[in-house]
Amino acid sequence: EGVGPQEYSAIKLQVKEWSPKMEELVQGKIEDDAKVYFVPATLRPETMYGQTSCFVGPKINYGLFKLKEKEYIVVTKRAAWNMAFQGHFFGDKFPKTQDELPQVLEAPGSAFVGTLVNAPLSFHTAGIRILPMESVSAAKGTGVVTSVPSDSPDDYATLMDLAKKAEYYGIQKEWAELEVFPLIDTPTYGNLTAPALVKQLKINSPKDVTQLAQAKDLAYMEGFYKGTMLVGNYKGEPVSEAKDKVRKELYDSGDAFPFAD
Ligand code: A2H
Repeated sequence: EGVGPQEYSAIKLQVKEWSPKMEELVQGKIEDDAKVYFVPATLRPETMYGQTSCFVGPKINYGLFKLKEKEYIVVTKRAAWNMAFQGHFFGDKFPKTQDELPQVLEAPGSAFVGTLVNAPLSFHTAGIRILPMESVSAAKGTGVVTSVPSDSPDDYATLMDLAKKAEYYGIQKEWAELEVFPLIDTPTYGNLTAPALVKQLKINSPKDVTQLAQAKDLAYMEGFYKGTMLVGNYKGEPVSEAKDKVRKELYDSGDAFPFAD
């Protein structure tokens, strides 16, 4: 809050391999050579190097929306409606109601879990998995959250929980245990801010919401005002300067677009 512009960057994570459930559902609904993207909204584009997974709310409903010829996105209907107003759909007729959005199918987040996606800038070039996160809000952003455990305490706490209870969540443990690379150095928390704060505030699970809210504020402020980039094209630069440059790079390459909520 009050930290730089609150413009979300909508990142395009291309589907490489559907979960078995989705493989079945998309059958015959989209072209075989169509591109489909999960579109998380982030306030920290400079951390995209560290994406290790992408979260959906397991009980939230998502739509597969046709953005243009042979291109689809997975977001909440609420987000697709916002995007329509922001000029991101290129249909011949503008939707007058949410029912007129070009939705080809609808499914709960749980159906997408296990899907493999390609995350722009991520060091995990073999792809990252769609995983469940209970605390995702359907009323914010796109309902999709990309996971950066090095710098987001929420993401780190959720991944620890997923790895601990992999069977319960119906996921493979390895999906939640991708390597966490240092991205940003900070004077107070070192180069893995989120893990350091989770330890310091004795956060044991994603249910420790009070400490997580505090950790999130501390991580955000420290990263933005005192952080230095350790990776990428702006290595050595302060986060406050690198942020806009990485965001512009992502927009220019077509891997992301601005999104206002
Ligand atoms: B941030 P604000 Cl590294 N439900 O991206 C829950 N959380 C959501 C969401 C939703 N529907 N949509 C977006 N978010 C998350 C990166 C990141 C983020 C880092 C550190 C902090 C951080 C990687 N996850 O956010 O409440 C997204 O996670 C802490 C502020 O709209 C998004 O940025 O201000 C951020 O919350 C947007 O939060």
